[in-house]
Amino acid sequence: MKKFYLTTPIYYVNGAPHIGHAYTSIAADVLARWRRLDGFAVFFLTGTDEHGQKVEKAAAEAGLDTQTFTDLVADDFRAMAAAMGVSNDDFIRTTEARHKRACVALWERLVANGAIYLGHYEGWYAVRDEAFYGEDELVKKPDGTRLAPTGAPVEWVREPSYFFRLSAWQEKLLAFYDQNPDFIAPVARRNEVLSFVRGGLADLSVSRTSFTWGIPVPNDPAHVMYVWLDALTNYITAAGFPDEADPRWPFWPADLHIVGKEIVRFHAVYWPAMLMAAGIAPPKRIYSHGWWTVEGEKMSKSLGNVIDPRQLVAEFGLDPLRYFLLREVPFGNDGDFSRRALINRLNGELANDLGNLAQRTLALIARNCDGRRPAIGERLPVDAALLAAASALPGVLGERLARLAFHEALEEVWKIVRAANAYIDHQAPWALRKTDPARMAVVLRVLADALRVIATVLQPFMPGSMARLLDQLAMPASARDLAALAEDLPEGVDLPAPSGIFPRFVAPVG
Ligand code: ME8
Repeated sequence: MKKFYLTTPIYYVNGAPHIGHAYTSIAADVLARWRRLDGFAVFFLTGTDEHGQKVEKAAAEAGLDTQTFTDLVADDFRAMAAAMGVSNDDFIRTTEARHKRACVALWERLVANGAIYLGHYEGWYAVRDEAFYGEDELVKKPDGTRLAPTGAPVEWVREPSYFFRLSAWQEKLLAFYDQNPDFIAPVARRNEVLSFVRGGLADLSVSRTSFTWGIPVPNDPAHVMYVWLDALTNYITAAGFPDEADPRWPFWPADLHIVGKEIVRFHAVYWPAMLMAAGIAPPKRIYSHGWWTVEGEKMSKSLGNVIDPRQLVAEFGLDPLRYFLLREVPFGNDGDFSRRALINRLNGELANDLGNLAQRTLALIARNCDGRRPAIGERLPVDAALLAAASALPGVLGERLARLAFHEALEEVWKIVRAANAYIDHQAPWALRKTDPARMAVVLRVLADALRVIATVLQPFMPGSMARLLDQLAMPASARDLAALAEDLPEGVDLPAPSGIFPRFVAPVG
């Protein structure tokens, strides 16, 4: 069977989930659902990153014991994923025993292969980014203080540390990128990584001694593992590492790690180097998406504009939110979240274009065809043209989604939705009822068949509402995947009474 392993980043549990986390998880969910619809065995992983100084600090600030704190926040991330309709097959927490075992096993392999040595670290560290920075990367402010390139405060760290021999990997990584031109996407991110690696790689500090909230280094418990080494390992932990007899191990290497643009370096440089140094195959692809701002501003706790995606679901519904996030901005670009833009898409594209198409077609069938699916009958070229364009959608979307071009995929579907609306206006089946009822039935069947394809391919984006639409088209549960589209549907089947799928959003008065 065709396999597909994809992941989201594991999110830090230093604060509550927000729209940025929901975005990555929803995008990954669309791909997971698409692959399942296309007959793949899918393993879709998400989870939480729970160690390190940043989380330890957040727990202390909350006045809670660290484990209790991480339990609470991890539960909240799990609940957020469920509320967003995310169909992950596993949820990993880095505080789990299976993960500690995998980190220890990876560490031991790196030591056995001479890739880790004990030394002394002296340099800058940003807790907010959980990252080390070179002096040359820092931004010096007029008052003499230094900031990380991300704007995070940095502190001077001086302590014994284990190092990963990253410097030995420069040429091998460049050769690997060369042989795997799609490894990092989009291309702007690939270029950033290439120039970073070409600029030379220093060995990476991979342990800390100044705090304890982490996985102890084997045989040297004064050190805990660097949180990024710990976190990246989650992707193999969940595949059963180090137990290669685990039923999930055949899913490794992962087909796709989806990440935000700020963590590309960890995934595209450190991670493949560590894996190759341990004799494990690197992942196949890293895709980095852009960042959302909110009503034109960066999201931040201090500005008080952090959006809980669950509030948006309560107000607008889950599927309109999922649709909006993937339609509004090309994946890979930055975007701005605004209520106005969401409402426009909901009322225009969902309620008007698709909702009305479905409602008009189904209401006419209910009224004029005894509520039964009409026969195919004799089709004219105009009928065949619409259906041919609709039937091409699975192939077209497959190509767009392989490039993570979600917005293009949706635009392709909307071309057919608009064509079907133009078709219904021209054919005017309501007028044919008296003049040519046989032709009316043919037209309504064409529309029902076009809607079937549209609803089938949109399931990954809007699972709840498309399930309701497929119910109204009397599609058996076993005939909702891409392969089933090859079969014509039987005529004469009773369709349930139609009901609207996308209510218009009307702003509450007052
Ligand atoms: O970086 N717009 O976790 P994190 C879009 N634990 N996406 C956003 C976003 C925004 N404004 N804000 C966050 C970590 N994200 C590490 C990852 S992986 C082995 C370890 C999304 O909680 C985006 O996917 O800071 C980003 O990469 C991720 O959340 C960062 O989550």
